[in-house]
Amino acid sequence: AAATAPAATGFDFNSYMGERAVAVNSALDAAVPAGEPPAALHDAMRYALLAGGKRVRPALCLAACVMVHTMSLVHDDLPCMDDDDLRRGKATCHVVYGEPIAVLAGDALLALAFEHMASVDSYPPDVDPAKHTARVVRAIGELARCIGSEGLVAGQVVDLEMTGSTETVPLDRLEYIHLHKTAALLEASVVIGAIIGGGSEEQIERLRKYARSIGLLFQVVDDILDVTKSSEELGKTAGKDLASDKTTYPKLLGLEKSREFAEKLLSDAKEQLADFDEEKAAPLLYLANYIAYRQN
Ligand code: GRG
Repeated sequence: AAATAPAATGFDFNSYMGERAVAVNSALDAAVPAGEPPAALHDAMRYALLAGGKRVRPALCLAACVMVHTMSLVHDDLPCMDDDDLRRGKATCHVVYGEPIAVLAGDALLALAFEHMASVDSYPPDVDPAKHTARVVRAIGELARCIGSEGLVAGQVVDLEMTGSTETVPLDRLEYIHLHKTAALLEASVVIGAIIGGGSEEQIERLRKYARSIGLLFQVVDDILDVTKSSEELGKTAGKDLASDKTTYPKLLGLEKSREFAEKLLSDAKEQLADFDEEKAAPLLYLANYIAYRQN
């Protein structure tokens, strides 16, 4: 696949992702104490956090965003939301620990993400502490905005409003949901990385656009895979999402136009990387390809 093809930079995407996954997993392991009281709460937090996953977002940025992503999944799976019993091939947090602990584990992960970002332990030795503090404060505000009523939560509310409705969700509403539910946290990951790394305003905004494009791309590809995978599996011409109630891009645009839209989002994302140093931008380029060409 294009995501793993060798490039002129010699960048080894699989090793990069593997190393990031190991580093992120060990940081998460250390961040939540095992067995400390209240044991059920900490066990539930660790269970949700350390279950695996592709770790695309952490590779994009930092442990704080993993915690927010994980807590959003824990809350998304609750009976009052999507009501899912399985996540990453395992029983969901509320199935194992009960609803009250799962709600609280999600809340605690959200709080821990901010605590982590504000922690003095994470100060880099090679940056003026005052400068770093200002960047951290800005990054904390960025993360909060991407989560709250302009971000994840807004996307979830509009998604819930659409759930159960017999009407087809219009394209602009579908895009609103995905830009908020899915792209917002990718935006936070990338933009926070740019802020903490000392990017210029122009670089930060370019990377914000890149992240919004790959966020939407993630969802368009998800919808396409839902159709193509299930038609392969069932040996049918139409996949499950063309038949289900859920509004998807293939349903609104058709498969061909959805693929064209995905291509356009991928090229929009890559365009935003054009002015960056090729070697430094390689991980972001490969992550965009990975999202575009993934098979699951
Ligand atoms: C933030 C307070 C607060 C509440 C959360 C429930 C909710 C509000 C928002 C839902 C957000 C949500 C679950 C969006 C879906 C994002 C998505 C595409 C998840 C799947 O990501 P993958 O495939 O998962 O990268 P892995 O398992 O690989 O990490």
